[in-house]
Amino acid sequence: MSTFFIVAILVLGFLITFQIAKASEYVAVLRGLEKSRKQSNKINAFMLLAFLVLGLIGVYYCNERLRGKILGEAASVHGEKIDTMLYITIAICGLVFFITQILLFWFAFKYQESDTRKAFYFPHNNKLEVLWTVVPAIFLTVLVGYGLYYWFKITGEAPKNALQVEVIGSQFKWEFRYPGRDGVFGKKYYKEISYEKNNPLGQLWDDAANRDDIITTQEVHIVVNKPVKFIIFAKDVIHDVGLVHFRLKMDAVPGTPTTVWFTPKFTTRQAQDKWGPDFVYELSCDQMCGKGHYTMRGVIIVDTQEEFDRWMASRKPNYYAAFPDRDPSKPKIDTTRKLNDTTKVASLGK
Ligand SMILES: [Cu+2]
Repeated sequence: MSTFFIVAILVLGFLITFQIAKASEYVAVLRGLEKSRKQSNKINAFMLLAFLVLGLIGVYYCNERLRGKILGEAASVHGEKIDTMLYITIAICGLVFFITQILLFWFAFKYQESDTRKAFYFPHNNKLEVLWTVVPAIFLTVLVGYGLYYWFKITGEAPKNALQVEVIGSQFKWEFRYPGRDGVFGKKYYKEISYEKNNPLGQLWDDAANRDDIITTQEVHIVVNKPVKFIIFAKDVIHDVGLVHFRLKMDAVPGTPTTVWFTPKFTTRQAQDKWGPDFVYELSCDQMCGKGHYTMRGVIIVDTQEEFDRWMASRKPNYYAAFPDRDPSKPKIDTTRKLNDTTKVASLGK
């Protein structure tokens, strides 16, 4: 229904503009073209000035409305630098924006057509051209250089003590793998992927390094103040690991692993004290990856080292999900006995 109204309003708007244009054409013929042109010039000049004032009020209003709704403090060490970079960029661009826009609209108003004034013919000035090319070029080079420096840092080699986690995106969920006690990820092969066989990542069981690898879905735990390296994969289409609170974003590409690393600054609990009890660190898919894209939301839990160790100890390697009979912690199930028991219960019920 609302779509219908929007279309109807657009059509009406178009018709009205068309009719006004036609009517003003007739008026022009009646009044004489010259007079009418001068009048519309005046109206245009005034409207440009009004546009400037309303536009600036709009900018101020938007800023006031969105105050406090923009992401809070960065939750990773390098995130502070990204924020500083952003503020510097906004400050420079903001200053240029205000100066150029005010001049643009003010000049259009101030120097509108006048019978008492003749336009000064000013076709070219090399000095000016050089100035307005070189000055922005210097600023942009500094900004881009600053950005590249951090980009190479984030995507570059992670510190040796970094916690390693694989992040695997697929339509429409996130899966995570820890290398387990040996610190080595076992080999995997996409043709081995099978949810029926409890092998969601296609781990090759011949590789002993796979037997202690731990898999989680939709939720990943990391440690505060400890660098973490994400090794990112995709099973089907391109996804994107979007970590707004840590100021990171990296594509998950089928067939080409990508990496990022960062150091979280606050545990989830500290973040909840800061930003409210419902706060969670979110891993959102930042690439349109299909009709369930919007559901592709993972949660990152930042623990203290002790909490993390406790959590890790409670997890079982995926090897035992694939081969439950090899799980040493599980008692062997005696199927014959169970059958006898149920017969007993059944006969008691009669
Ligand atoms: Cu996705």
